[in-house]
Amino acid sequence: MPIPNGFRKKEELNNKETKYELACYFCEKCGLVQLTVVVNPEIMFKDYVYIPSTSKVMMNNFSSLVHEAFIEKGLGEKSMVIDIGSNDGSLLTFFKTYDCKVLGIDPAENIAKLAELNGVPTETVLFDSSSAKKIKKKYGQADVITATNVIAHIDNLYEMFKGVDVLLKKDGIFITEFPYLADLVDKLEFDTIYHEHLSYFSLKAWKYMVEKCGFEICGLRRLQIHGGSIRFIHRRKSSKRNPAKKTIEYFLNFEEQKKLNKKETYDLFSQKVASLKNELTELINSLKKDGNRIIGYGAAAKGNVLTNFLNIGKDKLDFIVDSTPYKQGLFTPGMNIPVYAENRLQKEVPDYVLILAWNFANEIMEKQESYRARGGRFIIPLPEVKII
Ligand code: DWN
Repeated sequence: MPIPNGFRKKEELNNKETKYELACYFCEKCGLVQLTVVVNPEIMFKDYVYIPSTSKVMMNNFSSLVHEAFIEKGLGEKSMVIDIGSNDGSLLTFFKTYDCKVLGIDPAENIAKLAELNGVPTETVLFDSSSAKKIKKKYGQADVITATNVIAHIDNLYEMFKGVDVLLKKDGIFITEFPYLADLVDKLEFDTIYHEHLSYFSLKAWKYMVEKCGFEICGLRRLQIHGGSIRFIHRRKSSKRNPAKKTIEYFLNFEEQKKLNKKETYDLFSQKVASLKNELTELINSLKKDGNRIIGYGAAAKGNVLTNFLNIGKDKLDFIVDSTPYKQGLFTPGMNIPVYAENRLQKEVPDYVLILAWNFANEIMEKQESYRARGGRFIIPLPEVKII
């Protein structure tokens, strides 16, 4: 597969497109699921096109995280907050409402400019222990360090924890959030497996990692965001009572019951994905055969995995609409489907809209209520194929 955010310009479409193996390993010891191939992060993240601030749901999720940090730590003008993988700074803008000093760290130079415009100072580096030392010298240590939807993107997590250890104050907290493996398996979210996501964590695997790095989980909760995520609060290992002890035991039992640490679970997952692939392909082919016009909604990384995996090209989807200015006017990786602004939907009024950004299906359908009022239909690809 091509890299999931490898959008291309018209003049690049005749160039040979680099593709990489997309496959997973499963560790029968710790239960970690990880990709077989690591694509150079410089290729994927230096000039990035994804920004979280296009979604209200994402912003609400960020504000709940900041509130949780406030409860946990008490935030104010003396507090320093550092966000790893800060993108356009939208999470840190919520910490600023508590008068915190903030700093973003993100290698994407183009998007860091946007963050600076949002009043969020950003260091454009890949995060590891050496960049952490330089940042500590320049800005001091943090009371709170956050890392949302970036843990899966980091190849050497030991290095990341070393960096957090350098940058975090003695009694500081480290908050992470990423898609939860149990939800990925349960809801057949095969299209969230792509080259930007090197690791897919269960609690068992993550706890194993955290404790090897001298930290411990002192808070955790499941979230709806991105098809099901999990948020962890960490502190350095201490003899103090751990308020999350019971919750951790509950989750470990839950994962045992779900056989999340058994290889057979992933064999079954593959079979179910194969039948979903057939079902969705047949539906789209029969709708096209009946002369229907179909477009895609949300030129998401996961959408580019789905269209490449199901071989859905311009013969099936006339175009894809997306609210992200960076993606408009470009063509999707692999299948070369043109991406336009969302208002193209009102102009063209296709018969069906395949919601590739299914994790925001409700927000999108609400937004496009007028399209449905004009007889438009939505197709939701997973966890089960639905026409609404
Ligand atoms: O981990 C990652 C997650 C957090 O975000 C990254 N590796 C890459 C990215 O994955 P994705 O592209 O699959 O994420 P989203 O957030 O599901 O993408 C949604 C897409 O849909 C965006 O391109 C924006 C677009 N959108 C839209 O056009 N109109 C979204 C909404 C809510 C809308 O109303």
